[in-house]
Amino acid sequence: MRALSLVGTSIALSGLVAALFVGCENKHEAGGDKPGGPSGALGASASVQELMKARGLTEADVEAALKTYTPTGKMDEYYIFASGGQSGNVDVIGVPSMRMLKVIGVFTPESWQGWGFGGDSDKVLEGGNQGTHKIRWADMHHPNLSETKGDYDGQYLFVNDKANARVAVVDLSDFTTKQIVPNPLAASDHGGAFVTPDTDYVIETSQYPAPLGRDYAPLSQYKEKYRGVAIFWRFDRQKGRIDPAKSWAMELPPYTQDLADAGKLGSDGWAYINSFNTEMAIGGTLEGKPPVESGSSQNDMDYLHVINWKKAEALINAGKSKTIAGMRVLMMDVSGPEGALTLVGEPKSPHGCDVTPDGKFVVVGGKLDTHTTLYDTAKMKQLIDEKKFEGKDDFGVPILAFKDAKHGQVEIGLGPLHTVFDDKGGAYTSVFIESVVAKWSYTDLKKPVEKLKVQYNIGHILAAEGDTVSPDGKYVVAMNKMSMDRFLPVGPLYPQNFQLVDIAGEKMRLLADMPLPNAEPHYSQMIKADKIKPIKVYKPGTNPFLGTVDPARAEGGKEKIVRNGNKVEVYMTAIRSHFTPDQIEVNEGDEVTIHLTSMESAEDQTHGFTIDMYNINVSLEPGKHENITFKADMPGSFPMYCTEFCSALHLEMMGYFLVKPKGK
Ligand code: K7E
Ligand code: CUA
Repeated sequence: MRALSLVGTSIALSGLVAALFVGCENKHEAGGDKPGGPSGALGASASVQELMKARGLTEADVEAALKTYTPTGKMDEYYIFASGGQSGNVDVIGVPSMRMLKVIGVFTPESWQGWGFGGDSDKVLEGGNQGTHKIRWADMHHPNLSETKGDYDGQYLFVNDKANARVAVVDLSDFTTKQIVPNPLAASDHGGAFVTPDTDYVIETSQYPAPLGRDYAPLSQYKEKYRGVAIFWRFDRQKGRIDPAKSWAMELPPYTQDLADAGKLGSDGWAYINSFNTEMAIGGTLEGKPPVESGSSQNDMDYLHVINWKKAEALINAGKSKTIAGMRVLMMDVSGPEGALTLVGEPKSPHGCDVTPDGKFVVVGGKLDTHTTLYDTAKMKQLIDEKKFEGKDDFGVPILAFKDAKHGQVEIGLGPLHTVFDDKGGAYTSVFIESVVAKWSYTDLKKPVEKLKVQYNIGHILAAEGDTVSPDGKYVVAMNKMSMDRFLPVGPLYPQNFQLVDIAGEKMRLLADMPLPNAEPHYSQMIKADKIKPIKVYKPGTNPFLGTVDPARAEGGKEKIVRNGNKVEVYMTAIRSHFTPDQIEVNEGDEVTIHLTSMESAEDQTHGFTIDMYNINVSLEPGKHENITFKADMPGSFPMYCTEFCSALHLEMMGYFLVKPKGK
């Protein structure tokens, strides 16, 4: 049995294991170069072997455990910011422990944080309404950290909502969503929320074409009226908000634009978007026409969109735009001839669009092609400057010759999708159909040097700082769509599976599985933990959504109830373990605002506040201020209480909210 040969075959490992059991002082002698050395080590090894036997663990298992086990009180090395998929929220995970640290409420109400239950966060969610619809979920795909000079700076996180075409801004100083911006032009997005190297812009590109501004047009006018679009959302770092007034867009052909990435270093100023369905198939299955699935898989080549966004920005500033739904849009009849938008062929139904850390190449995967294709960013720029095109598409957009723009291709396997990078020229591509991570080199373009099986059907892949100008080369996470035989059964909807892979050594080593039970994450990013410096408590009276002390904050000793006709304003404080005031009586139909301030200043001393039956729940972290406005439309006697077990007398932290019925 492999496990029993531990000491003999893996001296270094037995040394590590023994050290764990006999304490640090024996670390060096424990395994050393003489297996079975000191008695303490031998005894420990024997018990470790028994443990391994009892739990059916191999040496590789034990090594993986030692690489990921994070004892109590020890911190992780990295944060993962993962898309929460259909949950609409962000999952924050520690690496290498793969412990879940936080769920950040973004597009979907999240009750622990009181996100969307009556407080000021409601206004942020309201900002994301589309048309007449109050949208309270999202299909989140791509979280992206803010960058400075192409490196993560740990300040902000941007995420997109594919289903409702929205982008949100999360401030990492308090891990709170500050803004949701609805895309006024498209109905769905996908290539987002990618940032330019200094986070001047957050890029959001559409997925399924539709008339810009979401007008109605019959599908028979698909080619004339339906369009793709790329929005360049201007980010104001000082304010920590996107400035829609300074943002602009580019009209794109009605191909289905997919993933996008911004150029960096030498290719700064450029953006790349892949696309599929250049056939412009629209389905019609009921009439016996082929579904989009097959209609869109006819052409051997689709188009990579090559965007000179600095040029586009200059054209916009020169007034060469058309305003649609309140947004300045650079139309194709300008962007094409001016060299701001160019196309180049890309093999069969691509997915994934990743710029290498040196900014020299764009790597595109192919769902129906076995290669990754690398495009030379400098060559493409030169060809565009020299106007060396092989033709134009139906919309007048110039096309570069594939053979001129291409740097090379690498045979990867069945269904290569996304690619991330290490610090030594290594590239790691997720291969969906084959269920492997393929490691290859983007400097020598040879076939993969290694393939690691993952369980199963890997979609995105992420690496430690893996899409910056300086990846760390430490960990990769396979984000698997399926997990058939990995976890205890939980009914027909299975968890997704994150698999942590060690890439620091010669060979890739699978270290751990983590079930994701709350939805399907698409993309994630991993950042060094020491780059994230969140506050511990709020400055007293801070409204996190204003980012300043709230003018309506309540202060100890100055709490009050102010009536003005049918308007009632309550200035209330919370401190262990009472609210002041703790009795509020209003008349049915009154409009009530509770200005509620936590008077706590100690770390991790959080209160909550709910009024029973009123769908109100806010979280009051130390120093935080919330404004809760609602109509007292239901008469009765309602307890209000603190929803966080904050002290020994937490249960006593309560009061009454009384609504006197009309006419009484
Ligand atoms: Cu799921 Cu990036 Cu939306 Cu690929 S995408 S897997
Ligand atoms: Cu405050 Cu419980």
